[in-house]
Formats: sequence, C-alpha cells, structure tokens
Amino acid sequence: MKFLHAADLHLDTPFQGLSGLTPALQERLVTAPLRALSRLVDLAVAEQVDFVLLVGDLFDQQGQSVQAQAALMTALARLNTASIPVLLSFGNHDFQADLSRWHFPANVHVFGPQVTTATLTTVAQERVAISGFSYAQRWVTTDPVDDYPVKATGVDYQIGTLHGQIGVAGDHYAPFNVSELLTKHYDYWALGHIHQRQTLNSQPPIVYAGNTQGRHRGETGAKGCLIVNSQADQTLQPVFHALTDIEWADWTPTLTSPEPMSRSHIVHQLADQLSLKMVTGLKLVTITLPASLQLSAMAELALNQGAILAQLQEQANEHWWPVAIEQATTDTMTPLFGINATTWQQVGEQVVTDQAVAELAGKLLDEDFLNTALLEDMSPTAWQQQVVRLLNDQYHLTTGVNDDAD
Ligand SMILES: [Mn+2]
Repeated sequence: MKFLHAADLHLDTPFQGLSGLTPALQERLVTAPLRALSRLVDLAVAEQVDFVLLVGDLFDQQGQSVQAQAALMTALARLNTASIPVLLSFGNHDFQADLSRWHFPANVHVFGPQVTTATLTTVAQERVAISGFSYAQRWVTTDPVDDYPVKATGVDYQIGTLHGQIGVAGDHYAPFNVSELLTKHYDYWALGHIHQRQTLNSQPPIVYAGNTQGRHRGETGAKGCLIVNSQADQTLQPVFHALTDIEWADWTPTLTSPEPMSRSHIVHQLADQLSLKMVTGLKLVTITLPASLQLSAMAELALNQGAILAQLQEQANEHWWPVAIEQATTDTMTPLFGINATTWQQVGEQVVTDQAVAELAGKLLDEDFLNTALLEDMSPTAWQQQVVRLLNDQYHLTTGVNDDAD
C-alpha cells in the first residue's frame, strides 16, 4: 500500500508582510500554493498511490477565492481521472458549517463534523479503514480522540486523520495527546494544523506533514507532502517530497571589511553573497547581521529606516528576495537596568501584545501605512524584541555605557 499525506495547503493565502515586491514576484507568490497542489497531483499520479489524504486547511479562509476553489476542483478531477481516491477534511481555517454546497468528483470522500470511518480496497486487495472529521466551526475545544473507533477487525490497515494539536480539553484546536492516539492501535496518524513537518511518534507513525508552501518568514525550509509506503513487516514509513521551490530562509552572512562598515559596502557584500549562494528556486530571505558587526552611523540609520533593505531589493534576482534585515542583539542586553534577560522576555510578552499595540496606536491605525507596518510586518515577538532593543539603546545613551568595549 502507498498513499499521499498532505495538510494545510492554504490555497488562497494572502502572503502578508512583504513590501516592495515587483508585480511579477507578487504573481509568483500568490500562485505558489496552487502550483504546489498541481505538483501534489503530479506526484500522486507518478507514484501510483492508492489514495490521497488532505487533512484540513485546504483554504486559508472560511470563504474561498474562486481561483483557489477552481484549482482544488481541477486537482481533484485529475486524481479522479487517474482513479485515485481522495479523503479530505476541513480544518480551523476553512471550517464549513454546511458541506452540502460542495460538489466534489466521485473519487472524493469528505469527512463530516462527526468522526466517521471510510473503508476502501487497494489495487493489491488490502482493506484500509480511514477515520476523520471536519471542523464545522472555527474551534473544536473537546478532545476528539474518544470518538475515533479502535482499529477494526477485518482491515489490514487503519489510519486516523486529525487536524489538531497536543493539548487539554478547552484548547481551541481539537486537543489530543499521543498516548491516547496509541490506544486506538492504528497503523498511522495523518495529522494537520502544525505547519512545521514533525514526527510525534515513529512507530506507528504519528506525523504532521507540515504545509505545502511556507506562508511567512516564520515558516522556513522545504515544504511539501509525505508519501507513505507499507513495508515488508506491515509497518508504514513516510518519506518527504518537496512540492514548492519558493522557500523562506533565515541567513546570517559573514561580513568582512574595515569597521565600522559603510552602507554601500554592506549592500554590495550582501548582494554578491546572495547571488552566489541562492542559485535554484526562489528564497525569501530574512537576513540577520552578526551582533559583532559595527556599522557606521549612516549605515545604522539606513538599516533602521529600511533603506538598506530597499536598496538590496533593487539588486535582487529571480533566485532571492530580501524580506527583512536585522542585526542580532548582543549579550550586553542581559544586565540591562540590572534585570536579567528572562525577566525582560516575560515582561515583553505580557506588555507588548497585538491588542496593547492596537490600543496604544488607536486612531493612527486608520492610516493604512501604519496599520500595515504595525499589525502585519511585526509579530508580537518582533515587537517585544524591538521594545527591548529601544530600551537598550536608551540605557546606553543615558548611562554612557559603550557597546564597543565588548
Ligand atoms: Mn493550517
């Protein structure tokens, strides 16, 4: 038996927090999840899988774009033509209160709001039972695992599909724990919801396939799906296959130059190194300058105002695009005001929340440019880091402590 496990396609993802993109690059990004889906179908057909599992968050939102819906229908129809069954569910992003409005091809089985089990027979005459459910609303706060039956007698394999995350009753995304999944004696748990591909248990595999296309700078690395193969001893073994050539990446350059470094020197070094290093696909790069790097006063100003980023974007080629440039923070922050880093971290997390920022900014958020800058480009974590950085600068200005001594 061989099947394909994918989740979190987010076909109509908006790719927020990118500035300065060329129209060609925008088009390439917006269509990236759709191309990943098309490659998923290519792979399923080439590998001659027995079935395909799509475990929630096919779309980014409850209401979908026409383009994304059309892409999904085209993909499902291609799999239908290849006689490959598809078992799909909706997740917290694309929850569906009413499944009756969907008209899928005959090869598609959609899991409803209650856990149910579908059974199919592979070409090699193996009997496979597959259990799962769809979100009918944004949150599923009860542990769903009780509703999954134990492995049926008379089937060769049973697979659970579950869009959720480890947690306790009351958490928002179908909270479960690994030990209760194991009590079902399934041969494989195909998980969705967490976008970072990961294995919660190796045998039987309890696995997040991760998403098929990274959506923002926090979702770095190769993205795709798993092809799961049965082995001679009846166990199942997943193997990752990339589906996209557009990856988000973190990169720390090695910069060599007389210090302090000038603005043009930085831009040229970064552009040269990126062009040598990034030669396939498209990397959306978040650049972290080493903490030890000393910048000229003008370079520091340009960095903080985004001018270096803009200049570097002008030199980007089809294989790389700089998303952000930051400088790593130094250890000199640790004793700031005599308070240790952990305390700063905790205070930051409590004080600098999305909501607190929104309340402070108030009517200013009606200005589009501020709204974008405040709420989309900056995650709460980034805000917290920025606040600590500003406090640190202020501390060194007022006390005359010299960073250069370190
Ligand atoms: Mn998701």
